[in-house]
Amino acid sequence: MGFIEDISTATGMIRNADAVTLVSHIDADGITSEAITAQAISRLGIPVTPVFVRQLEPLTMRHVPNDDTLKIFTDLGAGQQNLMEEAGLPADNVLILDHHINQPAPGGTQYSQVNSQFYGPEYAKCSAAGVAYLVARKLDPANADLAELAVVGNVGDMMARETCGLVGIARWIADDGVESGRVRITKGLNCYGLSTRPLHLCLANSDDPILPGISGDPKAAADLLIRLGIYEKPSDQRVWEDLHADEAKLLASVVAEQMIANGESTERLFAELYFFPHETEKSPLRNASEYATMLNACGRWAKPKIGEAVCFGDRGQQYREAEHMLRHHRSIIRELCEYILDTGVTDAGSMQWIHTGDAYPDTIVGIGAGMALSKLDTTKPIMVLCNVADEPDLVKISMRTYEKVLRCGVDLQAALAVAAAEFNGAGGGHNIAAGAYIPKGCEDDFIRRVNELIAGQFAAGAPHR
Ligand SMILES: [Mn+2]
Repeated sequence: MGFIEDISTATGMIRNADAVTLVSHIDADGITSEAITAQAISRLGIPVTPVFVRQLEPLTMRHVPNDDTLKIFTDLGAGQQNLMEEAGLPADNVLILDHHINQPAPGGTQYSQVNSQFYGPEYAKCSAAGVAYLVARKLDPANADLAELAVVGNVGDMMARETCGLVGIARWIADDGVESGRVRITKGLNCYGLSTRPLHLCLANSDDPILPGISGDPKAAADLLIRLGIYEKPSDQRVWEDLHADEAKLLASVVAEQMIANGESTERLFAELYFFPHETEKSPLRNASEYATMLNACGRWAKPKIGEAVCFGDRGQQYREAEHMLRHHRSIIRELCEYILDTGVTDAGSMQWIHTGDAYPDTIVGIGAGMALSKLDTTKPIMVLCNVADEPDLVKISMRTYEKVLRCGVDLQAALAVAAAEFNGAGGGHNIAAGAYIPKGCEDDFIRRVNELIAGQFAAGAPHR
C-alpha cells in the first residue's frame, strides 16, 4: 500500500483504541519515536503503557502482554513479525511504525505497518521517529511541536551522516519544526559538540573529516583559535554556538584552506545543523546530535525511561539523572577507547580487530571502536568482538570505518550480513557502521571470513553512484 493509505490505517487504529501498549527500542531513535507516539496518543485521552526492549526476540516478547490493548511497535517490529504471530497477536491489534527491513509473518498474518522503506527514495532516509512524527502530525497538526524529537531520532540514527544533512521527508520534518519555531537549521562545521564542547576540543575530536594538523591535537587547535582572535588564551571555553557569524566564517575558511593545502577534500567539512533555540544554552539538548547522545546514554545504561522523561519535557530531577548518565557514558567510552589503544589491535590484512571479552558492556563497544579508530590505521575498518551479558553463547561484533574507506568500495553492512548468515548469526546496520551477533566458538573463522569479504570489496573498488 501507499504512504497515504498506510498513514490513514495507522491513525484510524489509534483513534479506535481504548488503550495502547507501546513497545520500543532503547536507542535515541527508539526513545524519540516512543515519546512522539506516546504524547500524540495521550493527547487523544487514550492511556499508554510503554515497554522498552533492547531487541525484540523470543525472551523480550514476554514483556508484550497479549491483552486487548492496541500494540504499537516503534523502531522495531518490521523484522520480527514472526514473533508476533507466534505469540498469537491478532492483526487488528498490532501497528508497526518502523524503518527496518520488512519480513512478513511466515503464517501470513498481515500486520499494519508504516515503514519508510516502502515508499521510495524520498522516504528511504527517514528513521522510526520520523515515521512516528508523520503519524502524530496526521492525528493532529498541533503535534507539530514534536518535530524536534523526530529530528533528534533521525540524526541519532545517522540519517544525516552520509549526506551531511537530512534529506527527503526527514528534511521536510525539520522544516516543519522551523515553521513552528522549535528548530533552527544552519550550516556549519561537521563536528560534534557544537553546543557544549570548548571549541578547541570540538575541533581536535573531529574524525570525519580528519582536520589536518588539528584532529587529535587540542593544543594546535587552541593555538589556531588564538591566532584567529576567537580565543584569548588556551584555556578559553567558548563553544561553536557562541561564535559570531563572521568568526564562524573565518574559522571555516581557514580550516578549509588548511585541508585544501593538504590535498584533502572539503566535501565533508560542512554539514547542516539542527539547533533547538528554546533549550538552555550550552546544554546537550541544544542540538540534535548531542541530544541524541544523551538519549543513547540513558538507553545503553538501561534507563530508557529517563530519556523518555527528558523527551516529555522534564528539565528537573529526571534531566539531572540524564546528565549523570551522559557523564558516566562518556567516561566509560573514554576508558574503553584507551583499553583498545593500550591493548592494541591485530591487523588481519584488510581490517583490524580486537576482542574485549567481558571488560565492557556490549552496548557501547561500537562507539568505543569508532573513537579508537581515529587513533589507529584509518584506512582499514575496525572490528571489536565482545561477550554479551546474559547471553553466554553469543559474541557481539561491532565494526566501524570512515567515509574515505567507503569510497574504496567497502560496505560493512554487506560484509557482516553475509558472514553472520554463514555462521548462523545475524548482522546488519549501515555501510559505515554495522554489527552482528554470532555463536561463541567461531570467532577466528568469522574474522577470517569478514576480512576476506572486505578484501573482495576493496578489490572490486568504488561503488558506482
Ligand atoms: Mn531506528
